[in-house]
Amino acid sequence: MNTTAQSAIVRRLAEKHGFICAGIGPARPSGEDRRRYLDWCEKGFAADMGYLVRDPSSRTDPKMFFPEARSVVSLVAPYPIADCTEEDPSSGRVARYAWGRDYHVVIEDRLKRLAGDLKKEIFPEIKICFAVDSKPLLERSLAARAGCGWIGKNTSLIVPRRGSFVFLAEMLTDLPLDERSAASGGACGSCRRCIDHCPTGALVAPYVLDSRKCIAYHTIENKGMIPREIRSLIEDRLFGCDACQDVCPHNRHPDGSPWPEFSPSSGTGPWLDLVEILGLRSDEEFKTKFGGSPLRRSKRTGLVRNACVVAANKKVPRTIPLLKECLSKDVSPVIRGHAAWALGVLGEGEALREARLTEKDPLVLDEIDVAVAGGR
Ligand code: B12
Ligand code: SF4
Ligand code: SF4
Repeated sequence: MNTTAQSAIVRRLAEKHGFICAGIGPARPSGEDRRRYLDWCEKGFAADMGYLVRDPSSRTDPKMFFPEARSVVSLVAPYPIADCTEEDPSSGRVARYAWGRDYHVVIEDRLKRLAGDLKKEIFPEIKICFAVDSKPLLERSLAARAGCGWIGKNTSLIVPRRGSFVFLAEMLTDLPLDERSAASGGACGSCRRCIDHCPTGALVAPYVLDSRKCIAYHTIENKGMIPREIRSLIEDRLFGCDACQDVCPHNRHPDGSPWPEFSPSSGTGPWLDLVEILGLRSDEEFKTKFGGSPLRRSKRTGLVRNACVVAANKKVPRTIPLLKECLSKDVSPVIRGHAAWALGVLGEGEALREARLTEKDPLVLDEIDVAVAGGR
C-alpha cells in the first residue's frame, strides 16, 4: 500500500473516532520552534514549570523519545464553545476545557481504539506512540506544521471554522505518511483583542505568554502562593482562564459537536459552589470529588486556595465561616495564608488577630500582618 492510501486510511479512521482534524507533519525538529521555545524558557516565562525547561532538545525533537517515528499525526478534539450557564453569585468559574471528564483519559481511550483499527487495516506490526499533553512535545507547533490550523496572538492553535476551544493530541508512528507541508491559511491580521483583554497583561507581546502573570498558570499549575498583585485580577476564576479565547472572533462559530465526554453534564460543569470547595479538608474527599476531572491537577491545596481568592473577590458572606475554619484549622500554610488575605479583604480583622496568637508559619504570619494593616 502506498503512503497516500495509508494517509487516507489514517484520516478516515481519525474522523470515525471523532477527531475533527488529522494533520500529518514531519517527525523532525523545527529550528524556528526551537529558537522560540528556548527564548521563552530563557526569559523565565515558564515560571515554576520545571519540567518545561529541563530538556529543551527532547521537547523540540519528537525522535528523542520515539526514535522510530517517521510521521506525526496531529489530532484535534473539540470541547464546548457555548457560553457558561447563568452565574451563581456564590460560585467560582471553571474554564471550559475542564467542564467535563479528564481529557487525558478520554482522548487516550479513543486513540487506543484508533490505533487498534489502524493496525487491523494497514499492518499489525506498525509502531505507534500516543501523546495528550503529557509527553515532551510542542503540540501547538506540531499541529500548525501538520496543517490543522494556525497560532493566534494569544498563543493558541486556531482551527479554521472551529476556533481554539480544542484539545490537541498526537500519534507518532513508524509508518511513512504524506506530510502536509504548509499550515492551513488564517491569521490574526491587525486584531489584538486577546492582548488588550487579558486581565493581567500576561500576553507580553503578540504570540508570547509570560506564565508568571497568567491566571491559568496560577490557578492550575502554581503549587504555592499566588502573588498578591494577581489575586484580585483573578476575579471569579476558580480554575483556569478563558479570557483571551472568549474575545477571539474565531471562537464565534456554532458549537459544532463537542465530544459528549466534555459536556458540562459529564463533569463538574462551569460553576462550583465556593462553600463546598472551602469545606474540603482532606485529600481523600478531594480525590473522590475530582478524581476523574481535569481539576485534579491543582490538588486540594490549589483548589481551596483559589476558592479563598474568589470568595474575597466576589465578597460572598456565606463563605466567611469557612474561611475562618481554613485559617484556623487547615494543615496547608498556602491555604491558611490565602484565607488570611481573603478575611482581610472581607473586613474580618477580629478573626485575623485571633489567628495571630497561635499561628507559627512565617508565610502565614506575614499574610496576617499585611491583611491586618489593610494591604492587598
Ligand atoms: C505549559 C502549558 C501551559 C502553560 C503555558 C502556556 C503557553 N502559552 O505556553 C499555562 C499553564 C499558562 C497554560 C495555559 C493554558 N493551556 Co496549556 N499547555 C501547556 C503545555 C503542557 C506546554 C506548552 C508549551 O510548551 N509552552 C511553551 C511555549 C513556548 O510553547 P507554545 O505555546 O506551544 O508555542 C509554540 C508555538 O505556538 C510556536 N509559536 C509561538 N509563537 C508563534 C508565532 C508564530 C507567528 C508562529 C507561526 C508560531 C509561533 O512556537 C512556540 C515554541 O515552539 C501544552 C501541551 C504541550 N505539550 O504542548 C498545553 C496546551 C498548550 N494547553 C492547552 C490549553 C487548553 C490551555 C488553556 C486554554 C487552559 C485554560 N483554559 O486555562 C490555557 C490557555 C492559555 C494560553 N493563552 O496559552 C492546550 C491548547 C490547545 C490549543 N487550542 O492551542 C494544550 C496544547 C494542551 C492540549 N493537549 O490540548 N498551558
Ligand atoms: S489565560 Fe487569561 S491570564 Fe492567561 S494569557 Fe489568557 S487571558 Fe491572560
Ligand atoms: S483575539 Fe484577535 S489577535 Fe487574538 S488570537 Fe484571536 S484573532 Fe488573533
